[in-house]
Amino acid sequence: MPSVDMMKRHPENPILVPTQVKPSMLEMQIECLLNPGVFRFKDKLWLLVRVAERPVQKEGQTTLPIYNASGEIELITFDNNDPKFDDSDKRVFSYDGVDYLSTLSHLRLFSSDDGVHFSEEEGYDPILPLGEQESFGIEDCRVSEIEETYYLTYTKVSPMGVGVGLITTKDWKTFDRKGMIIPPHNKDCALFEEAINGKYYALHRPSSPTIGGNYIWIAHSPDLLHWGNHRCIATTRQGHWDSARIGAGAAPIKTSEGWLEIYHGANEDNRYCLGALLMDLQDPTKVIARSVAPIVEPLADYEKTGFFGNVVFTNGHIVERDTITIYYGASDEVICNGQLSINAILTSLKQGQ
Ligand code: MAN
Repeated sequence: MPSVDMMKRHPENPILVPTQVKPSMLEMQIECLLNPGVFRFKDKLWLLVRVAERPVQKEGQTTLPIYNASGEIELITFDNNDPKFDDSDKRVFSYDGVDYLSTLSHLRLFSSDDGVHFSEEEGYDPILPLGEQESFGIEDCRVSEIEETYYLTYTKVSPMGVGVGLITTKDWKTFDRKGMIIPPHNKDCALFEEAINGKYYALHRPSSPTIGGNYIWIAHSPDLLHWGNHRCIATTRQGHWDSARIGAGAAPIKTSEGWLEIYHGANEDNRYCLGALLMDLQDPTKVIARSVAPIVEPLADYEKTGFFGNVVFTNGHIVERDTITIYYGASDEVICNGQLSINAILTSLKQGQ
């Protein structure tokens, strides 16, 4: 399928890079900035960025940080030549069959007046991992605004598994941690920003190592805490750009044609692209259309090379009339900004592209 990349990349990309940000503590070094949640607050545009850190590495060794049971950072060191140590995936290392993340992530707030130049603001603290379900960190937070409250759905990672956590806030200074709302193995949870026929809906992504796969599911809830009636609405497609795993991006966008979701898909080579899914306005469990070709592909240099190259990954955007401005992680290292036209996406879906 020929490339139909539809995104206008911002000329100042990347707009936020690790060297612009201070590590959370002295011993740490920021390796990557990734996949921000996006929201408007106090007349500004804000990003809730995933900051991935690890200590400065010593020659011949690999040192990983984790939070221990007392909530303190503990360092685990491996000898790179140890035959039991496997670092073939830069994101997840393993030792003797046990998996560890190569970096430890927390979430950091940045604000901007123009949507391009972002900085940290005094008085808005980072959201740090908390408790045993987050000992390997917190990642990829979607921000949905529902009835004047911000709902943060994010990935909680620990040796027990990967699940979806929920935090709510109104002021970004006090946070109500609601715990794990969808248990392992699950991530990529995007909440619809309004109830449909009295029910709240969420997209989410369970993964199954054997029967089934890394597919997008939908569930509904009376209160945004308790989720039921789970159904699979999109699977991976063999031989396509989204053959290995797919997952929802940010909150679905309400259009005249249906709920539009920008999702990520990766193939067996871990090349991450973006596509679109269109769901019925009254019954979002019905998928009306899905991109055949990706609408965004890793094409720019900063999308092709970096910490983990060939990745465009988004879980945050703002919408103004026909324009979706997505904020995305490129090569799992830097944050970028790009614009897409809703009409152009809907037309491509109608034409079966
Ligand atoms: C996974 C997650 C994302 C990451 C992509 C690409 O889906 O860890 O945070 O951006 O992989 O590496």
